[in-house]
Amino acid sequence: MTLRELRESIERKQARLAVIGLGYVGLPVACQFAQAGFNVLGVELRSDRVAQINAGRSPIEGDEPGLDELLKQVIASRKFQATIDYQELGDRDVILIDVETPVDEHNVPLYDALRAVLLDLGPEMKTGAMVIIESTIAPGTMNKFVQPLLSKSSGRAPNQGFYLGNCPERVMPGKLLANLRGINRVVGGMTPETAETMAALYRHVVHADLDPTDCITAELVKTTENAYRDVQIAFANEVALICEGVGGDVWKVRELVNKSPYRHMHLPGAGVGGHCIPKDPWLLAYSVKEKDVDIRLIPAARAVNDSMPLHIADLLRTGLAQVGCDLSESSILVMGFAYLANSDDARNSPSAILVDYLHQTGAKVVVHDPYITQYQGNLIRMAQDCDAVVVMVGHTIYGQTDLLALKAALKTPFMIDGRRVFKPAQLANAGYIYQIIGHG
Ligand code: SAJ
Repeated sequence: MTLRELRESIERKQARLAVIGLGYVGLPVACQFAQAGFNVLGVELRSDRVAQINAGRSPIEGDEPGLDELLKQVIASRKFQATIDYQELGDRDVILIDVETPVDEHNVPLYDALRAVLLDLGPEMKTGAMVIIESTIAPGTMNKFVQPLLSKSSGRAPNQGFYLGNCPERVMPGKLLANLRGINRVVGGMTPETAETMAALYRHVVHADLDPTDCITAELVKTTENAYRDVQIAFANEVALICEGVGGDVWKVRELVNKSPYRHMHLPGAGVGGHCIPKDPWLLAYSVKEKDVDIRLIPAARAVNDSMPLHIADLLRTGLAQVGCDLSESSILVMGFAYLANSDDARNSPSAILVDYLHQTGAKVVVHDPYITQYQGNLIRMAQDCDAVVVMVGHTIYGQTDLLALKAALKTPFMIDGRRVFKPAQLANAGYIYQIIGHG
């Protein structure tokens, strides 16, 4: 099929789609194209997830408004089916790839999943199919990794035997369907015609801007937007440390700085977790690893943000010492284990870094999190006889804590507030010895 014929079939919704990788990105993507009227085949490695999905049950944790109902609907209408068998991909005109692209302990991209998909897809893929990588990848990956691998595994030349593009996803847990519909997308094609054909596809599900461009730009935009956020958060964290040193209040400073035009200081806090922000800056940095480009800000920002949970530990140690307690012999209640407020997602959680560190010092640690099953419980009861309490996640419900009851349960009324859930006056009036991050 020529690109023109493919575009026409896309516009008539006759193009047959596939989504490889039915995780928190791939599954809602598949459902939305099926809802738009396309026939979609989902390919997933894990047969238990395939069975769950074909039974109309979403395997995605956490509350995703509308997803369960939509999945049931598109499975019932048979517009969407899942399989583990790559051989079923032979009649697919457009194949979206949504697999994980983490970095290893040296911050080098781990493309094992992506490589396996491309090697398995190549021999099955029909001539003239369009393959779109939606995963976040280091700039240069499409040209240097994806295209050569797919050419080799399919035995075909790009832009003749197959068409290739990169359309990075921009979704956040808890808002998957809304994000896919409502957030602008960068549509990077190996050729301008491919980018336009990709835009014709996404126009069926994206009700926001579609910006056709080339692959390197799409890869740069995605990794840059998250590196930008990481650097902004690191800046806020460094100002918080300065405020602690000079007796300032970073929360007041931030409020007044942001009243100055074109300032958007982010929120300081107990650390930066999740599956995007800690990783994507390293993907951006990796793109110039072999080149003579000296990048210092992006790694430095990562170091600042990664140090915040240990800064919380330092505040604990010095604060306890002031009340005559040795951290290594103390009991600490940690409020919040998820990486994000009001979420059950604990990937790369800053709390995990703090808890591991406290265990290494010999301290006894009790963890509470209303969203994570293994840490749910009665907060006041869990605080019983603890020497200190640390707020690591700004779950909304924490703001409603009965501070007097919590204080009564603690052996020592000492609190470190790593997300400024409480105002200083609240803690002072309730009789706490406290340290709020960024508040000298
Ligand atoms: N955080 C701060 N200070 C801030 C903002 C966040 O310390 O000012 C911390 C959070 O506590 C969390 C981590 O950073 O531990 C990440 O928070 P996030 O709000 O960036 O949430 P994520 O990880 O879900 O990021 C996603 C990203 N979306 C995609 O990659 C598609 C990011 O680009 C979005 O900007 C972000 O959602 C969003 O705006 O919600």
